[in-house]
Amino acid sequence: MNTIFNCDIIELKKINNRAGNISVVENDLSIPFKINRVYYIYDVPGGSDRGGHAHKTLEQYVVAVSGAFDIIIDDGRNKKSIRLDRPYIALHIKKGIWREMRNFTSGSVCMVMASLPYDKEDYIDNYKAFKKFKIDEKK
Ligand code: T46
Repeated sequence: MNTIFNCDIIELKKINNRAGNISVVENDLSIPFKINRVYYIYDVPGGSDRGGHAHKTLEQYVVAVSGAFDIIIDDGRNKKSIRLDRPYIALHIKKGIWREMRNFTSGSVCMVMASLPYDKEDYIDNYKAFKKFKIDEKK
């Protein structure tokens, strides 16, 4: 069963260059699953919150490729807030973890590399249902 303590933060490969840096993510090398979908969130109005759900099977890495924001991860017992503010730092959010995103800086871009295609059925968007999911997971 996943907890917030096995949602690791990794440092992506960074190629430094005077003309600008490059960070790289490669299937099977940098991350432990095959990327099936990449999406990014941008033009987030000040004061907006996003997330507010968990996924039954999806896992993903989240990167602040520009600007910064907070991600609150919650496993039903413990929660913590992580500030993502570097384009070479990625947070692994495993399946069965509730997430909320807040405090986006102006112009920030959140890029997500996901293990699966979009599937509405994979969402748990009610916190009470999430708590039940975590109890059932233990059985
Ligand atoms: C997560 C955070 C970081 C699609 O049609 N395809 C997609 O791939 C995605 C991600 C979304 N959508 C549609 C579904 C909704 O009508 O876009 C709308 C907003 O999606 P969602 O509520 O999932 O957006 P966020 O920003 O609250 O959450 C997303 C991810 O779902 C979530 O896993 O960790 O970004």
